[in-house]
Amino acid sequence: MSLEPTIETDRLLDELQQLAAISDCPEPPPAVTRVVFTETDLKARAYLQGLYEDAGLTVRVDPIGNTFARWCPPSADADAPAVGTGSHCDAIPHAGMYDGTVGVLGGLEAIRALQREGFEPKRPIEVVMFTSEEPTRFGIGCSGSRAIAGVLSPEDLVKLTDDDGDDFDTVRQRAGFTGDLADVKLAEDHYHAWTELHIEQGPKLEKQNMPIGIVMGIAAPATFVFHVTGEGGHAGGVLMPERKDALCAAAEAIHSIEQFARSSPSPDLVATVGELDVFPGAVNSIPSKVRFTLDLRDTDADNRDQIAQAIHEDCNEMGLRRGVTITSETLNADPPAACDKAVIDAIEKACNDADLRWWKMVSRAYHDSLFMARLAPTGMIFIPCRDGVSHRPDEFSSPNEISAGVEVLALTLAELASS
Ligand code: HGY
Ligand code: MN
Ligand code: MN
Ligand code: MN
Repeated sequence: MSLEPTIETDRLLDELQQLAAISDCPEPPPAVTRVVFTETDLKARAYLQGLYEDAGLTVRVDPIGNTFARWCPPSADADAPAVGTGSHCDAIPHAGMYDGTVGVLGGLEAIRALQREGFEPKRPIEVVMFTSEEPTRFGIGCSGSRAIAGVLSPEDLVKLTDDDGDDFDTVRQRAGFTGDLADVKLAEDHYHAWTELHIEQGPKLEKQNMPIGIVMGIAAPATFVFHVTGEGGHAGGVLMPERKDALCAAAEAIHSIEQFARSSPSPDLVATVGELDVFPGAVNSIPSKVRFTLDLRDTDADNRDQIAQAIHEDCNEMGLRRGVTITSETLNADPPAACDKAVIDAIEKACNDADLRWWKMVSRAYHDSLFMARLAPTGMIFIPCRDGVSHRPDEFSSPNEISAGVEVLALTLAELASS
């Protein structure tokens, strides 16, 4: 029986709009800010809870807020490993409204479309909303899926702190998430297969006028924090030859980071300095301390690590030359993930059944699937986003593009849950 799930696009778009309105961003939607464990995050979770219940799904929330909404009709063996899909609903400051949410609400709509179609899965299907995919609050991305996959232990989790020094455990409990952190990790056989629907966050699909991207691999992200310590002093009283200016040193380091990335042998190597703090931050005081972050990624982890090594060596030499000290912490340096052939094949079949062209590609953004791939055979479905823009309020995927992605997701889930 060939399935032809109909996607209720208007309903899904309305739900995306409703979710986008739950935001701390001073600008109105489509600009969104939704940081994990804030009141706004909790409001968004409550909104989603209502939708899950309306769809007759059973909801389980784990000790750190990862939320699992399960469809297990009589046709399904409740003890069988499930087919999973999902993504995240937290959003970095001044972000767009589609990053992550298309995978959560699209996953819910895919399940509803299969329910409407009368599909009878042989195994449970669940849509997951991961806690804290973005690194905004605790510095490291995907803390929810890392913990599920056992990449972050309970001991690692409690060491994470936010900008005002509150640790992860205190913050999660204050937000109402309790329970033993050891219960977050899922068993190796919890999922039979995992697929995430996400906007591409890049220009490739749109440039090729392709409606669907089948992800073959997810790039390897690494995050470092650099601390530069020089000597402060009076902006008028200290002559240039005597200066040990931490900000000038950081500026030289940041410029050389850009040079290293631009001259990398791998075209997928990207380097971003997204945060810069200057102390004391007074117009007439020479900066004595600077902190900056480095987000370094590549589909080739060896190349990424070689560039990281070169950057650190360059900083050491420059620090000696300038008389400043430069130290760094590595917050994460993860391997890339390869997607699973059986899941890739299921997505390809779904695209062909839906008569949608597809293109096989890599993901340069990281996703919760990077860590779900440690736990289950994993795949990702990409849809185009306008001009490749993401992490900006003008992030946009059209109703047709979203609907096509959800249709392919529904057919993929059906294929994976049919045996
Ligand atoms: O940064 C990323 O790749 C993801 O969007 N958090
Ligand atoms: Mn993101
Ligand atoms: Mn995302
Ligand atoms: Mn705090």
